[in-house]
Amino acid sequence: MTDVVTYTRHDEIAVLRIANPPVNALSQAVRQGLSDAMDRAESEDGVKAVLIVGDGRAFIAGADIKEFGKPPMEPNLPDLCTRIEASPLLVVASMHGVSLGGGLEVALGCHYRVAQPSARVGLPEVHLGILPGAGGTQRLPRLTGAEKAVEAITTGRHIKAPEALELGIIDKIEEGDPETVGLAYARDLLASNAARRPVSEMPNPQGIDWDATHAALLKKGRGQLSPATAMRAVQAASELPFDEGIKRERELFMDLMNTDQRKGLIHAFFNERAVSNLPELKGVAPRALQSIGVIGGGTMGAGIATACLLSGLNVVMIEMSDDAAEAAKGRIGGNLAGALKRGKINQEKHDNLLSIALEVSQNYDSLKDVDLVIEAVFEEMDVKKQVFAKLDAACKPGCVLASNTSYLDVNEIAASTTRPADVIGLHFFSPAHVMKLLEVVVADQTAPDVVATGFALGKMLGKVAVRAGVCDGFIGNRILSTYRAVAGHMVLDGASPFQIDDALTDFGFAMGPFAVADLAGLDIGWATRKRKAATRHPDERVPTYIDRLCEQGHYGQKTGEGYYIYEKGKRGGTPNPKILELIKDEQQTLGITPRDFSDAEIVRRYMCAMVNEAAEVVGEGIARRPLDVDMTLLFGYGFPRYWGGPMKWADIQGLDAVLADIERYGQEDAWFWQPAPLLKQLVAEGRTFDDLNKEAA
Ligand code: TC6
Repeated sequence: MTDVVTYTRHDEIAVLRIANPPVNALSQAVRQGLSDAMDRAESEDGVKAVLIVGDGRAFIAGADIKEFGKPPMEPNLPDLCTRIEASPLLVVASMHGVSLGGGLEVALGCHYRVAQPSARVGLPEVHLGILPGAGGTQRLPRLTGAEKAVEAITTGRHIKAPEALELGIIDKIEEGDPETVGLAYARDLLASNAARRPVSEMPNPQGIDWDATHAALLKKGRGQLSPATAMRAVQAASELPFDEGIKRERELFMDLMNTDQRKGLIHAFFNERAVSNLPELKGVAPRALQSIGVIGGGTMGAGIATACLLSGLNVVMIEMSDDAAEAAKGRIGGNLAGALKRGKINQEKHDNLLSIALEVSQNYDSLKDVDLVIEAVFEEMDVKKQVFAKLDAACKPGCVLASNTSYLDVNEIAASTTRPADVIGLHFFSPAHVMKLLEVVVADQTAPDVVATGFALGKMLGKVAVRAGVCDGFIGNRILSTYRAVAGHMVLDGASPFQIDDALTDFGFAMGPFAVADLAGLDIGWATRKRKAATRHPDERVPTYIDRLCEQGHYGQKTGEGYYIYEKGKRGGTPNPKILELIKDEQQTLGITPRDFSDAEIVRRYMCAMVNEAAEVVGEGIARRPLDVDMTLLFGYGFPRYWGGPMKWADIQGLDAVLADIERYGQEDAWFWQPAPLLKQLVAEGRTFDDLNKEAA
């Protein structure tokens, strides 16, 4: 028997304790240990029941995800669950912390389940691109009915113990040490002569409208296969005898295991965690954080203040006038009301946050005690410098001075203070209390403990923090401007903005670039184009048709008309026919004969532009690792999680094929399509972006 599973006897009950920190994942050693321990319990005289418990913070968090993609090792998990269920002994699971994926499936293989009141259970496999492949799709619906099982399996949500009891997933809730609780329950069951109760022997659940549900799941998942496929496995539970259902589950599981989506989602799972593990920060303690200053109470500042308040930090907000202060309070109040409505906070907490934890002041002296201050004022260097001069004078020594700039040079901002080592960029994404991404922008002189403090704040706020170096737009906005540009080129050459948006949402993006432009406001891009016109390279292709619409006062969603026309009260818009006329005029002026684009070509060009710029960003050290780019795009730019990020996408396509396409496109526009040196180097060396991630780990 392995030491990750220990076996002890308590009279008639054998206790199998899993101790595989941090979360008791079902590695080969654990599976073998459980199987051996079951054999031993069945072979020893006097054992009537088996109790399975987990050590540490969880019962079992699931299969060991690190083993995915490697050759399978016996015993496999489905067989283990079947083996546990088939035992002639009475088998009980006592669950605490989380029981997820294979962890819940082991519990469903037991005959009875007791859980702590704080326990959570779930089958979150779809988020890893697979389905519950150890009997979960067959056993859960036999307990809950098909509809509830489909909901639980296709959302992968964590279900709290009281709801799990109501759904029939667990049999009892009892507070106390899990082993003590489990032993008492097993003794009660033995005393009452309770029968073994294999879930597989329960009746098939009644069917639902499978085809309609399947179509709805595909639509909702924007191309993600695992939820809809998992539903088909539940259908099998309803329509087939258990053994055949298990076989069908296995086939569907293996189909998903072989998909690129599974690779992408597992890449996202591990790198979401790895992204904040920076070798340079090992052993560097962050500065203490209790109170945060926020300069400017517009949408961004109010969002940042809301995020800080919801995370238990005190906030001092600086605004310039009574009216602006009132408006800022109103915005924060609105955000907190939303949190109250969604049940994230209760009324008392809501009131305390507004009346005690938040101070809105017009006087920079109010910042004298804050530990970190985030400037979120107008995006103009002179304005930022004036603010930083005031912060330099008002804040205590050691206070971290952060700018929320999304493009400007943080080195220049830092140089305008007497303490550049304390200055950093903290680039939030709007709405800042909702969006998960935080770019931690490290300037030349930023002190390591200030960087560590940026990451510590990100963690406190529940954000995915990514280290970025200083350049125009840092990681995310710099790459965005390149793939946005190629969308513009394709419009000039004949693809309509609507076809491009549709092709990219079909690829899995939350929104296409033109719908995003309408949301952000067309006036923003218009102003940038005007600003950059004088310094633009003569070979740069910049469409101007949309400027005609701006000249008429149409700026997208906020004015009701942009690429799309927006009707009040309706979500989304309908294509604006004027746009096609304006494009035609520009094509005629430029002498372009429009051509057809397939959706596949649109996606390929867009992705190649993204990957090429991302390779520049990594090559220049603006992003330290390809995974930093992937997490930036996933958490800040609506990139489909099931592709893992643009670098993972490129690895999956083959970097040589991506480079070949970039070189081919370069024959049409050599200025735009210049292959990134890093991409060429990796292709020449036969390496991948993921190789770089591994080398940096
Ligand atoms: C499955 O079961 C399929 C079955 C069918 C088979 C036929 N494996 O998130 P944290 C690591 S699929 C390996 O920071 P938290 C994690 O990488 C699985 N490692 O902590 C991290 O390592 P690091 C279905 C795992 O308290 C450390 O544990 N299950 C696994 O915020 C701590 O994790 C899931 O999808 C794993 N299964 O959250 C559950 N789980 O310290 C996935 C975690 O080296 N896991 N690790 O970075 C979670 O949702 C969360 O990790 C949590 C704990 C809620 C368990």
